[in-house]
This record gives sequence, C-alpha cells and structure tokens, in this order.
Amino acid sequence: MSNAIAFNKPHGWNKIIEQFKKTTPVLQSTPAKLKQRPRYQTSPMLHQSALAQARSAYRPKLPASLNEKSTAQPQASPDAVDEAIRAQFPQTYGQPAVTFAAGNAPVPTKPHRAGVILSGGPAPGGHNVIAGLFDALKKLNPASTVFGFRNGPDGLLKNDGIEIDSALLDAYRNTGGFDIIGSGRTKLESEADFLRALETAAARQLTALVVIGGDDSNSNASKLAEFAKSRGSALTVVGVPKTIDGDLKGAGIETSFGFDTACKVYSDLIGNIQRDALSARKYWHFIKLMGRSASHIALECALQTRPNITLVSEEVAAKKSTLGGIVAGIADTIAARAANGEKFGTVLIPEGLIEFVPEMGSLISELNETLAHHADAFNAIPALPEKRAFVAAKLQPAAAALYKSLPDDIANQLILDRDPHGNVQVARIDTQRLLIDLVEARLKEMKAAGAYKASFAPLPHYFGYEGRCAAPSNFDADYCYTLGFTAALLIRDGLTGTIASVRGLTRPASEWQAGGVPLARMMNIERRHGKMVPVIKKALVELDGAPFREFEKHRAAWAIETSYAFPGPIQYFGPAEVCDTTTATLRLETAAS
Ligand code: FBP
Repeated sequence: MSNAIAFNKPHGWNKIIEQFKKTTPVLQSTPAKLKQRPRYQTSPMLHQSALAQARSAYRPKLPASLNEKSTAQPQASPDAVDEAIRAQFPQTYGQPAVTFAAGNAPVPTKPHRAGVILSGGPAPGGHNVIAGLFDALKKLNPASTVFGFRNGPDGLLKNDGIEIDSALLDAYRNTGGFDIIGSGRTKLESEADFLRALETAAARQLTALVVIGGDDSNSNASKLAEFAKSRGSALTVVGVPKTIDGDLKGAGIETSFGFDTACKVYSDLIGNIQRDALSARKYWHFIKLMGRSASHIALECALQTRPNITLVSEEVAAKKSTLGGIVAGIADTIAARAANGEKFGTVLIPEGLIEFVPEMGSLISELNETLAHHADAFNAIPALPEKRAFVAAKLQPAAAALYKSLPDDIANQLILDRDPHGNVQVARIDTQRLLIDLVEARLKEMKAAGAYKASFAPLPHYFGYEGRCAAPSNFDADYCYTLGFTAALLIRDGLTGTIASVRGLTRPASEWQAGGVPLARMMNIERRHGKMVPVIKKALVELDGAPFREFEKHRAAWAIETSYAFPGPIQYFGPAEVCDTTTATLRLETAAS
C-alpha cells in the first residue's frame, strides 16, 4: 500500500496550475496573502444545555451493511441514454451507480486528504455529514485527514480553510448549523473557477473533494469532476444532497438532508399557533414558510398540522391562478368559517408563491427589464410614490394594472429590494402581508355586499431561519452521518462525479442501503441566463404525486372544519415511533413507489 499521492500525470494538475499561473497573476500572490490571514476561529462554545450535552453523546445509527469493509456492487444502468448529456459528460456519464454491501475483509486504502465544502443555505445535520466522513476515512486509514474550506466554495477558490481534527469535530457532533466551517453561495461554475479549485486541491495535496449542497452545487460538483478527469487529475469529487427545501431528489436520492428537521420545527410552531387560534378564537394566522421555489415544505407541514388553507405554488402555476382568484378563495373560506362561528384560522403560504402566479411572474420580468433599462432615470427620482408612477408608466397595460393594485409597501419592495444583478428579490417579498392586505380589501367588499358579517383580525408570520439550523432530528442525524460515511467509501473507490445516496429511508436505519449515483445521470439541459446548460432538475411538487393527492383528499374538510393536528417538538430520546419517524412526504412517496 503506497502513501504517495500521484499528481504527476502528463496532463495532471501541475501542468494546469503552471499554465494558469502564467495567465492569472493574482494567483501567484495567493500563498503570501494566505500567510497573513488570521487563524480561523471556530464559534466559541457557549454554555451547553443539559440537552446539548446529552445530544453530543448520541451515536448516529448506520445501516447494518455499511462499514469500512463494505464493498461497492455496481447496479444495472438504465437503458435510456441521454445523448446530449453524455456528450457533455463523456468521462463520468457512463459510470454505474453502486450499492455498498457488507464485506468481511478490510479493504486496503491509501491515506486520503479530503477537502469538504458546505454550500448554500444551512440545513440540519451538516456537521454530522462531516463527522461520518471523518470517522469513516480514519477507519479506512488513520493517516487520512479532512480539510474544511471556509464559507463555502469561496474558501476553495481562495484556499482558505482549516484541518478538522477530532477535538474540533467532537464539539459539533449532532448539532445544527454549518458553523464549524461556515457556508456560502459563491458558485463554482466557470472554467477559471475549476482551474482555481484544482490549484487549491494540488496545493493542499487533496485526493478528494466533498461538496455538500443543493441542486446547483451538485450540478457544479459534477462539472468539476468531469473537468478534473478530462485533465488527468486524480481528484475524486463526491456530492452530498443537502437542502431544507426538499427539492433535490430522484434517481436514487429519496430526500435531501435537513428537510425532515426543518419541517418538524415549522410544524411544531404551526401546531402551537393553531392551538392558540383554537383557544383565543379571534385571529387568522398567515404563515409564510421557507422553500425558495418548490412547495415541499408547505405541503409537508400541511400534512403534519392540517391547517385551514395551504397554497401550493405548483398548483397555482398549473391552474394559471390569478392573485385575485387566490385572494377570493381565501376570503370565501374565511367567510364560510365565520358563518359557522369560527372567526379564526391558519393559512400556509410557500415562499416561492409569487413567482408561480403567472401574472405576477410577467410583472416581475417586466419590472426587471424596466429597471435595467431605465436605471439612471429611476435612481434620480427622490420620492417613492413618483418612483412607482415612473415604473408603472413603462409597463404593459395588464402588468401596470396589477402593479397599481398592489399595496404600497409591496409595490415599493418590488422596485427597491433587488439582487446584485438588479433583479427583484422575490423571496424577500412579504407574501403573507400582501395576502392579508388583499384579503382584507376583499372582505370589505363582501361585507358591503352582505356576504360577510364578522370581523377579521389577521397576524402575519414567516418561518424559515427558525428551522434551518435546528439540532438535527434522529432521522437527519443518522441520515447525515450515513451520507458522510458513504461519501468516504465513494472516495476510497475513486468514484468521482457521484453523489452519496441512501435508500429505504422509511425503514429503520439498520436496513438502509447506501451507495452512489453518477451526478451526470441526474442532469438535464435547461435554459439559464439565456444559455442551454446541463443542470440537475429541481424536483418540484408533483400534482399527481402521493403527498399532494393525500392533501387534496382532505383539504376541503380541513378548510371548513377545525381538524388541526399538533405534532409537538422534535423528540430525541424515547421510542423509535416518536423519535425516528420521518416525513409524511417520504412515507407517502415510498408507499406509492
Ligand atoms: P439552499 O437551497 O441553498 O439549501 O437554501 C435553502 C433556503 O433556506 C431557501 O429555503 C431560502 O429561500 C434560502 O435558503 C434563503 O437563503 P438566504 O438567507 O441566503 O437568502
């Protein structure tokens, strides 16, 4: 067994780096700059509660077939071949998916130096992915090391990070958050980024890179793997499916980590609010839930808590619903409940709703265009009402009418809250307040027409950050540790361009099946910023899928009757049916498959 790491292939990294340094002066000075950087400080360990102390001793469960002796069994490849994707991923597309089966002999493994990145928004369990990776690599060869890049892909590009040792890691086992090394949203997507990444890998003598991220980060991990391989690099790039949004799934990925915990936290809060609504009997709670695009979180929380109304963005888009239609539907339910003496209720609103309402989508793209083309004139106008009037005058009549019908604060948000590319920041729009204002106006009209007699006392809420860094549920703690352990075996076997996959997740953890799926197989060609590019398709809520159909069966009754469920807080200690059961989404999808 050789400890040497081979970087000296004829077309290997050294050559790439030398070439790149010649053309990119900034890189030549990177090492000197790095020396001046202060040492990375980890979060101070503040007071640890009794629960946190007990939780740090939790030993995540692993599948019985998964340990350092497990061997990779290739799976049959699907018959259908996507030629367009294969052409873009000639090195990694044809690889088989693998499942790890129990083995009984140690597998000789060279010491690995694995880099790890946490990419995008935090999700509960990220620290356990690193713990699983670290523990497995050490079991495979105690001389292996794990290097964490700070603040996401940026750390890789800047060669900024720390070696993760067991003392550091032990303070983070089973905790929420990504703070062990931080996360970030820098994208690793251009050829220059990939060259820079390979330079860092060479400088750190990395044999592997683990990218813990969502659909975009894993798409880019796939491209980096392909790029590295096509240039003779031995770097093994492995992905891990992360996002509370639950929209990275398919092709052997049953769910992304973090979705389980985040939905349980939000459902606990919604249940508490519903108990309050039922007690005080006077408020309508409009609750926006995170999930940038897909409505999986809202749908899962609906299945857990049975609120009166849940909007599902994908259905809104499919039915081409208008804002007016959505508002009328909510107002009618409020009136019907009031007629039954129930002047209270709950409405769940997915964060991405606005973009899925076709007329709002058109308005937003017209606003983006207008603001881009008339930036100077717009910026020169001092007062907000005039700014709104200026913009409205430039819109097509339908978009202008919709824009003028919006409450002032939302109309202001649409023109002021813009991202670095100048686009409207749709996720920041207070949809819960927008709906409250519009519903209030509609109820006034209904009152005037004698169709509604009660009073309406609405309260807005937004749940997102409350759940993203929660201490992982047992499910996420176990799933993440298993994903990390699996990533280590994929590294051991040099399976670059694969994503760690764990299947059978509704069964006890001991029965889960771990393996890897080629990332290129999850790709499809999509238009992004005017160009056709290969990306992992975002998994939106399927209207013919089992979770939505289950919701559809009950929603009419939940709207009028009061059928609230109160799931309560996540339990970490107790019987498996209380502590380890995962989401309704996963259970329903699995039962239907
Ligand atoms: P990821 O897809 O990166 O996991 O992020 C999920 C998310 O929590 C979304 O639900 C939300 O829209 C977004 O992050 C908010 O992130 P930020 O605070 O960076 O705007």
